[in-house]
Amino acid sequence: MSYEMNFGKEYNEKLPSLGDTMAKVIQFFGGKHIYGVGGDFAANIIAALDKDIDICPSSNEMHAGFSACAQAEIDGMGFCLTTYMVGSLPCTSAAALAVTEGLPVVFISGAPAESEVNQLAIHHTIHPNGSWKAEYDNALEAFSALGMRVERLQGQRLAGHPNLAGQSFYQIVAEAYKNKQPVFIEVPRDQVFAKTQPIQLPSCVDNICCGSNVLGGSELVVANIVTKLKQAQKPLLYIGDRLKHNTHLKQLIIAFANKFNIPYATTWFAKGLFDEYASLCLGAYNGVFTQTVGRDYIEQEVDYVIDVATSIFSQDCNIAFATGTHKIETFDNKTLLKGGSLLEKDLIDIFEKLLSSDISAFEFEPPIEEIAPVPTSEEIDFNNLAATLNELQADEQSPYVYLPEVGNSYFTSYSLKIRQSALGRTWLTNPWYGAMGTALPYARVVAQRIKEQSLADVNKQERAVIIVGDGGFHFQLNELINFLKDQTDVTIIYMRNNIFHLGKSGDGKIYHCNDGDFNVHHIISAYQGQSKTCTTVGDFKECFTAFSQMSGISLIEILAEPVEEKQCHELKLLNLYIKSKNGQADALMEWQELTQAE
Ligand SMILES: Cc1ncc(C[n+]2csc(CCOP(=O)(O)OP(=O)(O)O)c2C)c(N)n1
Repeated sequence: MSYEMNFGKEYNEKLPSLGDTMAKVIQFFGGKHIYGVGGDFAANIIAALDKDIDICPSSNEMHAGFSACAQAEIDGMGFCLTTYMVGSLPCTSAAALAVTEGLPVVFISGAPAESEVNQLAIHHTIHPNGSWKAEYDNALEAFSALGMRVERLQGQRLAGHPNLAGQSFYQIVAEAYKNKQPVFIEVPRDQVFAKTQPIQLPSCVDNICCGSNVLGGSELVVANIVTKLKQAQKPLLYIGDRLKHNTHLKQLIIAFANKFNIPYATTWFAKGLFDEYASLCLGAYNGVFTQTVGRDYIEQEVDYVIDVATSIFSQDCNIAFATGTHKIETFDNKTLLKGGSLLEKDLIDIFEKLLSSDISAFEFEPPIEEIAPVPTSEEIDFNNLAATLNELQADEQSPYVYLPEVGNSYFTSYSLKIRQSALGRTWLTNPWYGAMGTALPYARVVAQRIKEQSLADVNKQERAVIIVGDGGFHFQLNELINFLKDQTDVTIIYMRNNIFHLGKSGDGKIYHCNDGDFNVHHIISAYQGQSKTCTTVGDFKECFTAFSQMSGISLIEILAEPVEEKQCHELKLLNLYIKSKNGQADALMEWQELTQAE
């Protein structure tokens, strides 16, 4: 019995293919682009999606996965497309990143046709020649082992039976959206053009029936906060990274802060969400690792903290590496609003109520920061890079969207003062998972979005700025080809020290990531870019400003010295702390002096 006989001719004629439904669902969740690499098992999916969605080829699958992670950070949802097994398995690191950083990324993989399974061992499966049977599910199991929801879509079993593949696709993608977690979906290649039951999409993503706030008692929570606010003189909002996908809540919190003149600071992991030039913003705070006047205010003046959307389980980087110097972590007069509801509906409820509560505005004078300019004749290195970039950014209204790579560059980037980007994020990395090799795939997405924006509005002239060590750059430089193909602009600050410096603990060959004879300028010119080696702060400033105006790829090589004096403040402190923990007497004394002086 066919569908036609079961439900009638009209219903049968209206049935969409699974591929069409997938395109519709991806678009419904805001996906205009999908990052991927093709292959025979993905060919039908590509053919089905190509007309509606911009399929952006990546230089390999891991990069496609990382770009999809960046897309989730900026656009709210990320999409990655690969072929079966050989294509999907390289995405497991990106998937682990997405699990860790809370990113809704949909990893879509082609898969053998249902009719192919159990007939023969299929290429790309994990199949030594002594096997007695074929395994088809290794990728599903690998992604599942990361704690992700995984599914292989299924077709109709018998004529007339329902084909639910389209609906299943929607449900899994909706799950990623609701939980801010990645999902993995295999699509059998014979199902892409099969008819599936039509689905009726909700009116908008806010109506995907994930419910409203089911937690009660918000009036009491609000009343308690209001009482504490009334007793306080210098309250502070301390904001965590759970907020990064919730624009509405972000706006509510800022509206609340502005209305009552309450200053706010973020955790390290939430850096990039707010304009650090705003008068109420005290920047990203992380105990002794923070060197701003914002820190002095937080540690010496604040008398009440509203801690919003920070992590449930303490994460060492975010609490000053457990040095005991993170004052908010141990602050007594504090209200914790972690947020446990789907889409932070509980926090939205609380801030909506707080916004209309009867409190008078606080007196807050932004602390004045007096920073001496870095002498232009100084050699440029990690110790003065952030201060130099801050001077450039202070004079320039258009934001630099920073993409620091794991390594010394990552730690240095916490001293960057950032403006508000139209993308909603001005500092983007994977701060907790800490995977090297992500900055270029991330920057590709940022540069694409900046280009889209500047095409739409010529006044928007933001610039993607990567800061990367030579080891990290060499992990991923094949991705440069996509900047050339996309005709996008990027500035790369290439911190060359010829070694993997961060974490180096010996002189073994394994730490040598570069060769003294390597000429990075030849690489950049192959990609039609411009590059220069800068030695002084003055040189760097001039070159950076000139490159910011140029299109295509720009690279500034800085010859970084892997010595203590040239390290950034954050790393000097971390090293000192580690040495003091290891019992080195002078380090112990220096550390005590430093932290007792606080
Ligand atoms: C995928 C991955 N592999 C290894 C590491 C461990 N790791 C962290 S930093 C680092 C060295 C970074 O060297 P480089 O990029 O040259 O920057 P530098 O610290 O020298 O400035 C390594 C190997 C990691 N974080 N991610």
